[in-house]
Amino acid sequence: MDGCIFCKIAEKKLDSQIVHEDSEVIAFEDMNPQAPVHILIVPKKHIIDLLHLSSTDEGLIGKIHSVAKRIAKERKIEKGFRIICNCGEEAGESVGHLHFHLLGGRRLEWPPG
Ligand code: DGP
Repeated sequence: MDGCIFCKIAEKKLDSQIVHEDSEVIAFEDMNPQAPVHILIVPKKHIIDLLHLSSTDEGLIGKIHSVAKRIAKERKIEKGFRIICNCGEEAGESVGHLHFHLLGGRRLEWPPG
């Protein structure tokens, strides 16, 4: 979608450090990392957030978690990692393109702030 940062990254119109790519999903380093490992896993299709997910796109959510699992193993953070999807402004969503944060490499507190 025009003007969407993550669409631009998926279309390679904006630079990013890509760690995984397939026909449906792209994963890249977060530009403002909150942990030693902080990767964003994003469907290439422009879906605003979970509230806008249609039943036909449900499979993407499973695929994104499989990608997260693979990256967690590659980065050796099996001891503890977290997958976060901020949905809505009050939850801290700042980019309106569905994305999942994969965080790890340090002790993660609970509950998150
Ligand atoms: P959220 O707050 O859940 O919407 O997370 C958005 C994340 O996206 C935030 O951690 C910073 C990251 N981010 C925003 N713009 C860019 C960008 O242009 N490149 C990269 N690599 N990350 C970005």
